[in-house]
Amino acid sequence: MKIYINGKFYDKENAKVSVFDHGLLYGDGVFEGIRSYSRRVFKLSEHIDRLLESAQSIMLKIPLTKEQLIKAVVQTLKINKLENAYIRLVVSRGVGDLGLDPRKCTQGPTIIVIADKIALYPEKLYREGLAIVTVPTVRNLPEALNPQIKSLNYLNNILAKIEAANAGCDEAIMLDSLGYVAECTGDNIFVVKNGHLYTPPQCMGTLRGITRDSILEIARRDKIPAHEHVITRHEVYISDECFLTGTAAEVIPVVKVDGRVIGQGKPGKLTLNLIKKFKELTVKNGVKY
Ligand code: PXG
Repeated sequence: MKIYINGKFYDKENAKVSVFDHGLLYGDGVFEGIRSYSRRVFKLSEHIDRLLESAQSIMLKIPLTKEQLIKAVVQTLKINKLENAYIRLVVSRGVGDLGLDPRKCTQGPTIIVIADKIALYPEKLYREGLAIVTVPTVRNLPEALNPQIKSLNYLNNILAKIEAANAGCDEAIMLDSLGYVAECTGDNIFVVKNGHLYTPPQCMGTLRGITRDSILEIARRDKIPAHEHVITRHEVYISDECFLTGTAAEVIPVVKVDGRVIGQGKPGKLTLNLIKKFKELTVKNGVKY
């Protein structure tokens, strides 16, 4: 495996960053998780745009253009000869001193691209569906650390993941500070009621997921009524179907929430249909390499 760091490729054993990197010391940086399917990088342009927006928001000046970032991702995939991959693009504030002042990171950002394989959940769960729970840790307040910033600081989500695991579940529903459903630890959430799709709006402490947007794009195309609307736990409990979306997890059905069986207790018809349509979209679209 070859890993890209600041324009050079390193073997896995030698792919190292400084202990003074503020990505490590403070989680000061931004990232993207991206997938490629059959030698096409899915929604690469959208992922790079989101990375650049995260960087803009935290005043992290990335010394590469959008085109150069795309090239770094594509080069990493080519050198590793991967047809289907999970790509982690990381940009940290770089090497500084032990204070948190980012102005001390004078060498510039550390840019890393790792391309590997990933299967987030066992295949069985895609066929049978997940059981998830609502956890006590609420999603970061947008006015404190906006979830639109895909920062390297994922403790908020990791705490929720730990709480889900403590409850014997693989995934957690995180609420916003008002008690509305925000999202899961690394996925967006959708419910289906009477043939309509609902997902929380991005202003509610929800990341505007690229997989989420792809589902909304499919819904628009295929005239499935879809709404970005606030959702309560009650509306999740009484939904006909529920599923999660994310680059790593793709589209995964949910069949139990906080002990309540959702719909018929098995992946719903619309969910299975959307999984199929999402798969079709991934192999037809994206930057070729
Ligand atoms: N919400 C959050 C908080 C995320 O981190 C998504 C939604 C889905 O967005 P995309 O654009 O991927 O459809 C994410 C995705 C993991 C993992 O292990 C997930 C993400 C990042 C890193 C790891 O599940 N982000």
